Amino acid sequence: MGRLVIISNRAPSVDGSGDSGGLVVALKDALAKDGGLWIGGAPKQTDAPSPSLIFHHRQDFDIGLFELEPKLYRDYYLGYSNSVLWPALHGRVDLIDVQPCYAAAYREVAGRLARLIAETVRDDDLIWVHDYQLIPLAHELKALGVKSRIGFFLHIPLPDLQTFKAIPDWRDLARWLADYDLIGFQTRRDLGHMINIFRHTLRGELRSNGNMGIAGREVALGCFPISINVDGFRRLAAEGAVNTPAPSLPRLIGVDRLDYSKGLPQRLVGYQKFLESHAAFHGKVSLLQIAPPTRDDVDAYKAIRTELEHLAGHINGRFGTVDWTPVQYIHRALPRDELAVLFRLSRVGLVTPLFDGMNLVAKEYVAAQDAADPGVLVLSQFAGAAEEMPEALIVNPHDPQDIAQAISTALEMPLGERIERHDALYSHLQDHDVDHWCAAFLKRLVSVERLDVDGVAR
Ligand code: ADQ
Repeated sequence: MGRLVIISNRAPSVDGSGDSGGLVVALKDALAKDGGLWIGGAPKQTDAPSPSLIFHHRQDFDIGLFELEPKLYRDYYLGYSNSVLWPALHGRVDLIDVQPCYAAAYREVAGRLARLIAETVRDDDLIWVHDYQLIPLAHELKALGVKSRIGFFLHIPLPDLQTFKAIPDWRDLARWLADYDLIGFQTRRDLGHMINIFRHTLRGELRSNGNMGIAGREVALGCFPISINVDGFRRLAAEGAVNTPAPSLPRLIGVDRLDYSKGLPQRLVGYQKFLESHAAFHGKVSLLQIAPPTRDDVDAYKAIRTELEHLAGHINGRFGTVDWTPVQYIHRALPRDELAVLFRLSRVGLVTPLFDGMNLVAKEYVAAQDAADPGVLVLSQFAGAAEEMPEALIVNPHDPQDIAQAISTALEMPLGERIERHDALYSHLQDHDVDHWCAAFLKRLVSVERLDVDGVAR
């Protein structure tokens, strides 16, 4: 077996300084094993991009950076990836912004990247492509004669067929997906949608082994819920909490990129309903919402920021007193160790996205808790994590009454029930951490039988 080659929109840092992100931590060991390579976009775009990959040798693995000119990057990343695919795949077809140059840029980046990759990969390398920004890559690589096994993992949801069809290039996307040897999803929900899309679009047929026969070949499909470094995060939280005083009031916490898929306004409206109907809690609880900026250059993201600031101000103006601020809002990223402690010292974790591939915050919140006096997770039924975490308080994020009710249930939950729920959630997480995710995907990719639909080995 050759090297593992990871390909993603962004490469990890060349000097290892940004390695706290879940994906890098997860893949580092797998990459280090057989001398791996990570190919990803350079942090800065340039008017004169390098015509080849720029290689950096790290102690644990190699990095190959690709550069793009700013206009191409904008149309590919902010344009097609985040103004067409992101909203569509999150069911927000009303926010899709289609411009003709976007789709062309998306394809051009995949084509260009494929040519760079083809120069460096060998047939026995294992290629693992990550996420919606790079869907056409296997198609482009195969067109160039690359014979390596190619797997794809979709970090975000795959919607139902009707929603998928709102993307003007939906047929192309389905065909490009069918060029992978293995496609991994976060949830059974997304896997089911893929099967349906392949059946409808490409006359795919489900085989007894769970793979699909499509246009003369077999595509393997699987569900691989991503996770976190559970022990590492628990330790970070426990060690940091030793020297941190507990907050003066029981705290609710929300931590999300400021993205419309995360249901932040709906969460605040739910909290407002809770305050309206539970006067006894006035002055006795507070909500800390940490929401760093993301994709600021896309209009839909500017709108969500304004809406959230307005709502936080409204709730504080309506319910706050000289001694009590009901909502604290921080609009920036915090270091991971600080975040871990904040999770541990919060009585309720609010994770209420409208649609989410997985949502790692839900897992981080559970991992950070003190097992002897744990907090309660309130989790949206539409987060991929809900499939694995039924012991959370599951809510409908569109229903403010439901959120309000869950907040009050969580705040009043007796210790015994909190421990019981937390034990169940934590022991599942321990058995399904990020190493488990990575190993499961790679094991499957290595073992995919490359058969055509008549069962003949390719
Ligand atoms: P995201 O949409 O980015 O990821 P999520 O899974 O919640 O969502 O991961 C966010 C990460 O950023 C978490 O580790 C969180 O702690 C961190 N983070 C958020 N706010 C922060 C802040 N203010 N300061 C510091 N860190 C912060 C996409 C998909 C998800 C999927 C992941 C992984 O949308 O559904 O779970 O990929 O596959």
